Amino acid sequence: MTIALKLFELVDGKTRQISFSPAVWRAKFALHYKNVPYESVPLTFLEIPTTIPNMCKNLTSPTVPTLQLESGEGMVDSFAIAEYLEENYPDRPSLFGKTASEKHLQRFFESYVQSKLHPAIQRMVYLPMYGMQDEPNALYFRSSREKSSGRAHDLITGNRDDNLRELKENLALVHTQLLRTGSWILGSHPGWADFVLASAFVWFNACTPNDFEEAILDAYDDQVIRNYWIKVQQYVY
Ligand SMILES: N[C@@H](CCC(=O)N[C@@H](CS)C(=O)NCC(=O)O)C(=O)O
Repeated sequence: MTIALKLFELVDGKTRQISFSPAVWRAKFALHYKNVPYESVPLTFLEIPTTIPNMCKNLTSPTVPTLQLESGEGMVDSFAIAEYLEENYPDRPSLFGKTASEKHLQRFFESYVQSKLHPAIQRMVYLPMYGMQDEPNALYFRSSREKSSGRAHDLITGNRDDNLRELKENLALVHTQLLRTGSWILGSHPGWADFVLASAFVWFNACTPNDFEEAILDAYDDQVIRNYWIKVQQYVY
């Protein structure tokens, strides 16, 4: 079987084996859920700007995930990739549901995860992510994150207890929803909202598994989030 789609992913500079980007994982979950075959192309941070512009015209800021279509053209952005898959594989399980309102609500949940969970995770994974890079990628990662956060290297991580508290507080609504459905965020089946949440978890776990365990899996005194994480694993490969 020839595989027509290529997914450009982000990997660590040291082993080139660890795919940790939450944005890339959204695209991977979408492909896996729809059972769409693809070839994975691993890139380090520094390879993104030298590779992605070759397949995308008029791109100002190259990022991954980028999905290269059969035509050779590159499609940037996890949400655009999910929409493309939804449109081109209508016979496969749906990411966004049947109505526009289901899609809008899932995007609202995406904004929640991004604004309420990502910041503390980002601070907690900063040093491990830095340690996962080879020297040139570590230098790039450090200077780009110092610039975007406005903080010096040693201060980006912030206070551990504050990070844990923030995550626990902001996970409360997620925990309640999982308790309510007894299954996925969406209910009996997963969708975009679940894959956005699961991608944040995969990112955290790939960079610092012990912190992930403490901050997410053990945040609440029951098995709700842990059982969710176990269910997510069927799409993690
Ligand atoms: N909105 C984009 C965000 C993509 C994005 O920011 N990707 C990051 C990896 S998580 C990236 O390519 N960063 C390049 C860099 O930091 O130099 C999406 O969801 O695809």
